[in-house]
Amino acid sequence: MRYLTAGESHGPQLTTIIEGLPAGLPITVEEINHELARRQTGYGRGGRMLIEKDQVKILSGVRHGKTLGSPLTLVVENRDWKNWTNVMAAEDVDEKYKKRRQVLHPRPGHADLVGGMKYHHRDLRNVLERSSARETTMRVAIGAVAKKFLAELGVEIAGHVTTLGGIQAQIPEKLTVAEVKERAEASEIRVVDPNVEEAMKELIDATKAKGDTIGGVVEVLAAGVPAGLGSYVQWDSKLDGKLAQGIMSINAFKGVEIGLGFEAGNRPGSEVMDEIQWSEATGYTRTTNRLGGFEGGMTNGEIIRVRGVMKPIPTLYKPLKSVDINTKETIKASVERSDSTAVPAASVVAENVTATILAEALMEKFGHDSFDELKAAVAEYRAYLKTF
Ligand code: EPS
Repeated sequence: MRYLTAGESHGPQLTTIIEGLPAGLPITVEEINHELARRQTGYGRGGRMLIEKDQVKILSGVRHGKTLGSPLTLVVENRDWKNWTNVMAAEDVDEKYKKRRQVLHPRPGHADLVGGMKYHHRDLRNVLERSSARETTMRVAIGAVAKKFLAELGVEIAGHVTTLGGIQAQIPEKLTVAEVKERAEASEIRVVDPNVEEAMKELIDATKAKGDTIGGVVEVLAAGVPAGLGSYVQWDSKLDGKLAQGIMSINAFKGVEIGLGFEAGNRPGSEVMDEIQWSEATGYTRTTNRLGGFEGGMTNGEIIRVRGVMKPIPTLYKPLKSVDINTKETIKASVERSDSTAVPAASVVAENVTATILAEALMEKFGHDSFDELKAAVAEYRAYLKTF
């Protein structure tokens, strides 16, 4: 499976083409819209989410509720586009429109300055229109299809927020993936710990009042992934590496951990590895899951546990110092509409990015012509793993 996303934040629409999905996978507009709506929620989001109500259109690749095996084209129209038709027009426009929303004061931490340098853009709007996190809409649309694919194969995914602006959620140890999903879904911050929810909301309010922003850490869990996805034989076939790239590629993410993550460097090996056991009912399992479901770049059958850290959104209503790229004067950075935090939404994006990468790995191992054929191959492989 491969895919591309396209679209500017204030352009007419966001688009993706996904190629390589098997034929016969059931998928509906409602299922994709459900994921898109989840991405739009979360305490601390700003004005844009009040304008948009992201709805997908399936333009190719699906007939009568099932994929055809041909490329899937998905589009989401930007409702805000109607306010930007001249400023974002594809055709040349009058000078007054070119100046209207021109960005000359790059925001520290955003792609503005370096993107301008790289592409020779003297209006930094040309950079921010694509570097905006609005692009994650399409990553979620792709993820929604991937999630459906995984659900049909018995793989369950949940994402949640573990830390927000330094406030850490207490996560009960034995929560199942279904329980994490249920608790996160019931929370405006997508935390599983109701005791910290109020403090987190208060921090978001206080941060907003100061014109500042906060980041945090999100975690994604995936249960039911068979052992042996990805490979140790080449650096770029290691699935944990692909997952790390996927998470790092989400706007504003600055780090990734799998399982214990960086904590593994503080412990002796006996407190990092997961002991192996076997039973007739379950096949091979581990007594612990400190390695987060990966060994040798391959899934090991345990729950996949990946975390990513999101820095605070760089657009500050109380802007930091920057430089006017024309006059070179010290000036306050541009203020664009922003969110005080988007960490809850980012947990939904991370969930969908993880789903996409896992779905790709399954297709790589089991083929991708017919979904029924693939499903049968996965079932047979699962039976084989048990008795290995
Ligand atoms: C976002 C859309 C953007 C922002 C936000 C996330 O829309 P607009 O720029 O029109 O407000 O709300 O993105 C950023 C703050 C950013 O820096 O990229 C979305 O759809 O998630």
